Amino acid sequence: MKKKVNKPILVAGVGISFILWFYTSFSQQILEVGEWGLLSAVSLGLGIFLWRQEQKETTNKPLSITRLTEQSVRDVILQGELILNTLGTEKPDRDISVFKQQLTQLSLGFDRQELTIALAGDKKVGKTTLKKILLAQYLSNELSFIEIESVFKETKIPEIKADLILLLITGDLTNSHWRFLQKCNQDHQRFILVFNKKDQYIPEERALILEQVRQQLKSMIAPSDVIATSAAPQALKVRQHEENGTIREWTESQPPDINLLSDRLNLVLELERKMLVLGSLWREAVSLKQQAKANLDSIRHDCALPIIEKYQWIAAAGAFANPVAALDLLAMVAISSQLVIDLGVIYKQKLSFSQGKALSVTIGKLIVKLGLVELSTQTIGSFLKNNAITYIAGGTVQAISAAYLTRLAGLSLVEYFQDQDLNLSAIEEIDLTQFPQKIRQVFEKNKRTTLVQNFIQQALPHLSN
Ligand SMILES: Nc1nc2c(ncn2[C@@H]2O[C@H](COP(=O)(O)OP(=O)(O)O)[C@@H](O)[C@H]2O)c(=O)[nH]1
Ligand SMILES: [Mg+2]
Repeated sequence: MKKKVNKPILVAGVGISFILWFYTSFSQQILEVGEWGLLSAVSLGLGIFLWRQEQKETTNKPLSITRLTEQSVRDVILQGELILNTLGTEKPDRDISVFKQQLTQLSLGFDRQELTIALAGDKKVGKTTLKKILLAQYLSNELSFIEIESVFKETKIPEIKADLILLLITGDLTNSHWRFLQKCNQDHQRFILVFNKKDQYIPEERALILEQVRQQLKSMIAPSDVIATSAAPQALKVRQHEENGTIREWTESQPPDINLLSDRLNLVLELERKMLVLGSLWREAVSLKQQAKANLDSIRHDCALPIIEKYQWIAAAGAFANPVAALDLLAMVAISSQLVIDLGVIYKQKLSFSQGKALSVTIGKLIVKLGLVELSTQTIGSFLKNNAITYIAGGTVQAISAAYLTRLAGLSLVEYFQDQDLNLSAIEEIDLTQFPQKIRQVFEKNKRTTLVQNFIQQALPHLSN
């Protein structure tokens, strides 16, 4: 099987030339600012480049209104099983029986009849009140209702175990509601928007809010899924003028007005029952698959680290012995093809030597283009100088830089391989478009002063003999 190695540099061209421009125009000033100034400049360049990529992605991406099929859910379950089996082979002593059982359980859930409906929303919007009414209306043991309070205050949106969500609002849709609903939409989580306490508005205002919310949500749900209710309308004050001239006043409580919601609910339960269950199964399957994958990733990561370390010290020794190493050479040393191939073995990405070499050259060029060679050399150089480490033999800076870059490249490769499909037969070519982003992530994680300092401390003993 032949694999084609794509060069990502062309794809990322615009962003990289921007960084290079930024770097060459400002490096003079930045160098005077100090070692971390340059670091921030490159981060900024990378940041802008990736931010622009992300912007493009979110605006182009259509909202996922595509419907789930039973097959697509079964596919996720199968992928989960594949990961579990791989896990079982690579780490036989890990107990995966609970995982397996949960996945098997999912496969039995396609015909589930019981449904859970969650009432979500901020405090005091009428969740408990509405729940009581619905409970009385749907006296079936096939339906259960749960209440979810204030899920929108938290930064991370919690998983809600429900087949259908009724999101209650009492006015305009806020940003956090919007984020929550987008997440629902991505997760195939069906929801209905309930505009409760409609009695608090005059009819014109009410119509305006409804219209606006329908407009905002039109890419996700039908207009008829945005419904105004009054779960507990305010009591009306009645005033009567008696014939004898006195005025009698009393309050009259109003019955709940949720008929439109009940009608919609009945229809959804009748027509979409299967889809509601599929949505829940899909979310559970994805979650299980991700847990299994995280397990596998951490096992492989543990195997990958010693290999990266081995090559980083080999790279250091090479650069130390060859202190005149040019930037190009540094980058080459930094990502030996053998490291690429060895890591590929751990991640079951079988690469021939020439493929490994091509990949390592590509990564090397990318590291150079991103300015990471100059960056690490300068950072490490000034650290050694500022800390009066006197035995700076000619190649010390290059050696530590080579080791540092090797580590960066190795860790980026690990992240990259982790994202690849487990199903080997499906891989036709190596797509490196995501690679610049991986390097950035790893770089961001490893650029902190203390981490670099620790690294230098670790590296020095390797150079003393
Ligand atoms: N005016 C008006 N008040 C309502 C309506 N629904 C609920 N309420 C009142 O809002 C308050 C909070 O209701 P509750 O159900 O406890 O809200 P929760 O915190 O979301 O569970 C209570 O005093 C309810 O009587 C409504 O449709 N109109
Ligand atoms: Mg409540």
